[in-house]
Amino acid sequence: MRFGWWGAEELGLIGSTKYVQSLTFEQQLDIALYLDFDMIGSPNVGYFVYDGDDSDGVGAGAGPYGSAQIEKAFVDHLTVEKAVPTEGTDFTGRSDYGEFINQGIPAGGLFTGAEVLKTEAQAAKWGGTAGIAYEPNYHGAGDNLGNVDRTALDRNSDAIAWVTASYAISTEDVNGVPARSERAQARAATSAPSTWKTTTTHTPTWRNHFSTGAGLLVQGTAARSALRVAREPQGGTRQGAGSRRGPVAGRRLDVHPAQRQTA
Ligand SMILES: [Ca+2]
Ligand SMILES: [Ca+2]
Repeated sequence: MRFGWWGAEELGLIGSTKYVQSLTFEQQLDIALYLDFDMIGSPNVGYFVYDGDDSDGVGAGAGPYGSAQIEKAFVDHLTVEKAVPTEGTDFTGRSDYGEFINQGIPAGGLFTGAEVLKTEAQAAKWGGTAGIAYEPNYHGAGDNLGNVDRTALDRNSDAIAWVTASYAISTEDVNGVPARSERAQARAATSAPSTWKTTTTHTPTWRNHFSTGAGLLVQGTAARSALRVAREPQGGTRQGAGSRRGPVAGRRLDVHPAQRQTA
């Protein structure tokens, strides 16, 4: 896990964009997923989860493959463990996930709302006041620690911890790479002579990192070739550092990278 606190988000996602673009393509492949937590305690709270599969059909399309699974992980925790109904929120590009998605990295996260007004239906299911903003102090002088919804912060913190820890153990549902324990078993079953095996320490071929700030990243080096296929534009070679490009052309969001590789 790698935690990131991005600078100059309000000035145009400058810190996070610079970070992602400063990575080589190989380093970008190491990032299995990115989790974004920009606002999670708005006082007139809305419980929004980034709409990774674009099931709402609003605004931007679905995120890179794996984004739908991230969305489901958050929705499952909040609705099942916390009994809090959620709604999707579009990848509008207003927060630091933007450049991660541009580079084909799966993303997701939580959001409790900003300047948009809460509806009657939302007030009925979440409490709070219809007709005023989820965050009335958005970009205002009243945006301080006295105006944080502690219940929302607590619920969302639990969901963040659960989902983050789950992906620290395994990113299999996002990128097809099995958990470390399963990989160790596979190595033990297929590796060389037993006399050698018992005395040799196998260096893990994987590492998992997380990063957050407003966000979190999970990295892994396996399934690299599959990820490469998934993230590279068709017939092209990625430049990595410093490149600025839109969503990957021809990228399939509904087919797992590993499956797509053999298709
Ligand atoms: Ca959705
Ligand atoms: Ca959308």
